[in-house]
Amino acid sequence: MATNLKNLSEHSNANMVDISAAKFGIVVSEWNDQITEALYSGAIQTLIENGAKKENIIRKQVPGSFELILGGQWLAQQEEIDAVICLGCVIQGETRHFDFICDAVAQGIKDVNLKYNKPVVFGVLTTDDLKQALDRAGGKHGNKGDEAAFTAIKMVGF
Ligand code: DLZ
Repeated sequence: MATNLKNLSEHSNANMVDISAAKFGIVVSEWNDQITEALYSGAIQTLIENGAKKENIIRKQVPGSFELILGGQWLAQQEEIDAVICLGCVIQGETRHFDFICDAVAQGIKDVNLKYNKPVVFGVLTTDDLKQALDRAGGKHGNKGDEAAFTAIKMVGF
């Protein structure tokens, strides 16, 4: 898995499952949209490169990462969707908002996984600053949107 030196974006397509009939939902947070759009590009590219059909991928927007929980749930409850990817970026500010949002989103997305018994991937960057986020959204630490998509693919093939 990802570390400072290694990331899933570098993994090959080997051993991936047949996802040509799989349906994916992607929820994208509008907060820090420069980052979340880059995560989305990485995720969609990875899904398509690994065999997903464009028409089998549904994209939805939510205002901020906090809303990824409910947005993710609305997609997860659709029976035909095999996996959901939640993409967001929470950047540490001067308030405690960061901790509250990160904790809530992580717990909330975990709960949706278990409630709907299907993969709901936590593709949320939680960084100290914008630079760290850029480094993980197509920069020197890869693209965590790719990683989220690989995770969804692997879980679909579980
Ligand atoms: C309020 C807020 C703050 C301060 N920071 C972020 C952030 O860095 N990333 C993010 O995705 N969302 C942030 N939000 C918005 C919350 O996620 C949420 O949309 C609002 O609190 C309304 O519920």
